[in-house]
Amino acid sequence: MSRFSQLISSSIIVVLAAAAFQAVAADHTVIQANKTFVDGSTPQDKLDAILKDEAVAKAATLETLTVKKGDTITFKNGDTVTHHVFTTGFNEKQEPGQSSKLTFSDSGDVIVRCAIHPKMKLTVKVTD
Ligand SMILES: [Cu+2]
Repeated sequence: MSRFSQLISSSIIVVLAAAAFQAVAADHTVIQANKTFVDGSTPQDKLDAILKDEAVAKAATLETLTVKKGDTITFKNGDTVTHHVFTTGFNEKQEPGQSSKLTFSDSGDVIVRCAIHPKMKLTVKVTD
């Protein structure tokens, strides 16, 4: 293989690797518990405490979540009551146990709320 074709091959590999890296989008989970949004990685024992105690729920409330453009958030109703999660272009009434996915295609701040519980508000910061 000539030096020139070696250079071309390695350039192609770099470009392909960069494209593959960009295509990797993360999946996040946000759980509704005791009429608040909480981090989806919250362990079950803490979720159980949140579900039982409004003060614990308030302390655990997720107000801001930073994601990258192209990432997806799964909103899961882990509560005992119905929630209705919405933002521009997304409108999902969820019974307990149901979940819905939302992919963030544009950078900027996105406010997610619940139509039933006005205090539920999550700001999703979508970065490039
Ligand atoms: Cu709600």
